[in-house]
Amino acid sequence: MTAKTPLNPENAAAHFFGRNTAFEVTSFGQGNINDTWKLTVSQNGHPQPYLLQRLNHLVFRQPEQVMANISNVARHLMAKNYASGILHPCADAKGSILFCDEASNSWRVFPFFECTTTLETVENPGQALVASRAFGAFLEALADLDPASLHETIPGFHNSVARLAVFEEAVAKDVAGRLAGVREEVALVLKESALFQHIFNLKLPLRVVHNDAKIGNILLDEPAENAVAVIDWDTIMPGYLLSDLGDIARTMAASCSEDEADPAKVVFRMPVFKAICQGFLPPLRNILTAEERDALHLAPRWIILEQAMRFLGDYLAGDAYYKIRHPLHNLERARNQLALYQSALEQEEGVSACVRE
Ligand code: GN1
Ligand code: MG
Repeated sequence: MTAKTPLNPENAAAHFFGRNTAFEVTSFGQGNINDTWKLTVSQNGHPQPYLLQRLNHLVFRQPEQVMANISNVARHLMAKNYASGILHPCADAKGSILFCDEASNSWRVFPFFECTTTLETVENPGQALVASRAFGAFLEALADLDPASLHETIPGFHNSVARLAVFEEAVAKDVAGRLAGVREEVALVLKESALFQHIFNLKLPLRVVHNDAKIGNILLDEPAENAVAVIDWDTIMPGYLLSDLGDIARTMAASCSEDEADPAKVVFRMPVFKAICQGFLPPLRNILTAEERDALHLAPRWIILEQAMRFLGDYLAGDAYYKIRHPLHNLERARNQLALYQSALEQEEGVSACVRE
């Protein structure tokens, strides 16, 4: 979903730092939903880096609730002396952490973490171990935060049963006239979709989770050896721990990023998944319930299939949700995720053995 109104990051920067302050704004990052800039502000003669973002208000309908959640999580982690990076939103002169411009765009600013990098895909199991341990420690630190204290900023975000109904509607309506070219992909999603109902029948405990635990949401130090911070806190809300493990596996065990256009290159890498389990699960050892433990092996397939369905559904809907960089982008992403799904399915026994260990 793209903004219908012109974006003016300079105006937002001036709002936060004062009309007479010198600053520089450059486009930054790869988000599929929000727009991001690096903002360098001259403060006391020194350049100070910040991250400026426009929240996509067509996706995040109540931006103030997103910011309330982020502040809540930041306070909680501060109080616990959480060891990794904490995202503290910056306030304007009046103390507000959200700025709504005349065109109804919502803007916020965070301090910038210098000398860090993000990955599109992990290069080796060691990086997966580090990144998934950071997600595990993050969830462990949030385990005593009451889920009811957070707003559900996107209702039913990982409710794949509800998402399946939306997908079936997109197939039935075929508004963009694209169904004829993707019947095979649609059939595969529908054939495997019983997994969604199965997951929801398990009645897993609702917890505070990240909900977008992809590799690109871990800041690493420059040699990409240590985790510096878990970032992108926009979707932190009540959800299922399994979906975070699923997104970690989806983006780290995959041999390629979700943007790889050739599905033949996409495989689910078992040695990397093994490292993911070794990183993610130990911090959560005392938290996991028996129901969660028994269902862990389903996490990768669940979230990979959900993501395939979301990309394919968006393609059928005429690319209404995700930013695309070329006309077939959503279709390519869907095919990529379906190849990953099939690779994970073929290695089901290995996946189960890894989570048991
Ligand atoms: C979106 O905007 P970004 O890149 O943080 C999406 C996630 C998807 C992801 C796929 C609010 O995340 O759910 O998994 O793209 N976020 C939203 O890369 O829909
Ligand atoms: Mg996100």
